[in-house]
Amino acid sequence: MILARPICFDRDDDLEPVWERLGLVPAARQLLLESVGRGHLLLTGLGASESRFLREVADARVTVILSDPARRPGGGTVSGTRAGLDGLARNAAAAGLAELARALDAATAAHAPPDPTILGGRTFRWGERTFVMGVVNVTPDSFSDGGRHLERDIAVRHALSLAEAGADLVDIGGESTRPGAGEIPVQVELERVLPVIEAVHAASDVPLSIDTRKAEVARAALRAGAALVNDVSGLGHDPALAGVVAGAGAALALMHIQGTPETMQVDPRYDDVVAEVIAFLADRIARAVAAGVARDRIWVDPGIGFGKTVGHNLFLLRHLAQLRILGAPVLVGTSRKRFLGALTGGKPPDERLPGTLASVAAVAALHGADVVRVHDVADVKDALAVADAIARAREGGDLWDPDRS
Ligand code: PMM
Repeated sequence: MILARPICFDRDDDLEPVWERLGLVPAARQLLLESVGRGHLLLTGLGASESRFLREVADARVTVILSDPARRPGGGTVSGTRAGLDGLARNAAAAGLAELARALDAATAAHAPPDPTILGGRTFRWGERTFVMGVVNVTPDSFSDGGRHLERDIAVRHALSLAEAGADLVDIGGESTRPGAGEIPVQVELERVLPVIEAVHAASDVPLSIDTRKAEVARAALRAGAALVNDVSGLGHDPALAGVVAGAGAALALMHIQGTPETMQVDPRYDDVVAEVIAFLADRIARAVAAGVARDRIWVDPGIGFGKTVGHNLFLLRHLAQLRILGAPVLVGTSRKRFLGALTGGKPPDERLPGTLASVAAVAALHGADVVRVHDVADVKDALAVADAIARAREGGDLWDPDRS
């Protein structure tokens, strides 16, 4: 698969205020946005015809570097102005290289927020802030003091408290997908999640998602009021799941996983973790769309901790914004995960809040995530109020006043 990933790409909302600060009129600013040097893209998966096409590019607005075909075939970088990169995509299309053209277009469009998602009557306008998905695990290991009914009541109360604390949606799951966890029967999963979804849906208008890999559980959960299916197998577990989502007109979060929860942490390996996660998610988006799921109702998630070393998780988070080439909202779950423990001297899950807040703030500040999946909603809302505000700060004094031009 041909990928063009933005390594550095100057954002319009970084550059334009600077030219506004200099007093340039809107038409001049627009011209500059097209014509000054903008981005460096990493190209991978090129075939012989794409490499030949790129070798012969003669356009002063772009610089092409191709990999050594004997050592690393199929790679390169393209640097250039916005107009130059757009022109390259058009020329590639005209030369019959549609896949390269699409990859270049996806890379230059990656800074634009995806279309809003409407979930359970609420509109998620991407790019305005980082949204929060609160986690409710209805599993015996998460609420230790036994008794189904007690578990259920605790889960309902917990979900409502997360909504109260400002969760934009609440994710309810009945099957643990922690490393080493095995599958549980559909009936057990249904008995855990359905009463909770029904009770929360009756008591609150917070949108609900169902964290499941199984079509049957998804179908019942959507009937009971859930609006999004969160599949940690990225459609790899149950072939019928996408059809269920499509039939209900629901939204679908597709997560990357290498292997299965039972074995995923045994020896995770990648040649290029970001490229492989993106290619996996692109394939799963295509499968979902083929099954009838609306393209603009699909979210993607790199699957932090799902078949990844600490180093893989960190590299994915640092380059999370590259997932934007998929043109879908990016969801990310770092909350209380093992890599945070590993980075903080072996802290157990209940001491990982500071690490969780740092990870959430980092992805928000790097414009990497649209939604964060977290256990500690109130604390994360505070961290995001600060990180999002810094990432969007515009008050640089009167000369930076956006209303002056
Ligand atoms: N992590 C867990 C469970 N479900 N879903 C998505 N989309 N992304 C995640 O990172 C994710 C998930 C495991 O975490 P938990 O056991 O603490 O809920």
